[in-house]
Amino acid sequence: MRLNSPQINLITRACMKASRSLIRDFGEIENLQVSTKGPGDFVTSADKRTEKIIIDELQKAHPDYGIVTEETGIINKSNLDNRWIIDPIDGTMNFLNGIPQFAISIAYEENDEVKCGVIFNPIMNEMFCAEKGNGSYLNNSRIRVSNKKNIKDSLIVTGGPNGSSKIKDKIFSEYINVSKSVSNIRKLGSAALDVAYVACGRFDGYWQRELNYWDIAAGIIILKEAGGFVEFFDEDKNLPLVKNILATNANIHDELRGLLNKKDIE
Ligand code: 2AM
Ligand code: CA
Repeated sequence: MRLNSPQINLITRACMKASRSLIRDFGEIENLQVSTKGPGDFVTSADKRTEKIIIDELQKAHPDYGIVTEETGIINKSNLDNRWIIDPIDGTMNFLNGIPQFAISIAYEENDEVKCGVIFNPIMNEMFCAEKGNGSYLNNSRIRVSNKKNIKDSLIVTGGPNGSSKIKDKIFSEYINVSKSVSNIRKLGSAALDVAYVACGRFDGYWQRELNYWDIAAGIIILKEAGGFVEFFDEDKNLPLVKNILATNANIHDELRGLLNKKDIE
């Protein structure tokens, strides 16, 4: 692999270290599913454990860097020049149910721009990573988005609505609109892996509303460096960490956006 900035080395190392305990925890889930207490609390502690390993590793190298994480929140808030964005388990619901579609996601930002990122599914042993200007990789192989040109031939992935969503009807009507124009739609339950799968050409496009920034920060650079196009839409300036994302192979971007912006769903 030809990615060699200090930051990518650090995040891949932190990711590998955290994944060892995450794999062990995933192995415990089956036992817990049949216990009366259920695995809910266990997953929360697996999330926290994984996140702590990552934060400790990153802070050893750069105690002053800003950090935004799912479990701990914001650390070193004033440092916006150098910032790590961490999601210790993306696809928590899959993890909780013993489904091996989840990932650790870590991104590094400078002045609000993602410079490198890693998304690792430790069960499939698939590591997606990218660095600005140096391409995107799946394990040791360079990846690129698909070259599908027609939306009607496209396989699209989406997620949501979340259980607590107040815009479920809007999201379902978008789903209906899109499904009428594409080959098929999938819903796999990990936003980070959904974006990574567009980057390596398994899917042609992805959209999802009401995500958190840590779900997709690493995906941004992995997709861009693979030749894809990523856009945030309907942004709420008061909620900078909440994102609606449209991510595609670039060819079908405008057409897919058109399907989401139809007047009858606004
Ligand atoms: P999580 O697994 O870290 O919670 C599922 O469609 C995707 O949406 C996952 O990546 C999930 O991240 C993310 N997501 C973000 N906010 C969510 C919420 N409130 N409820 C469920 N999934 C959410
Ligand atoms: Ca997440």
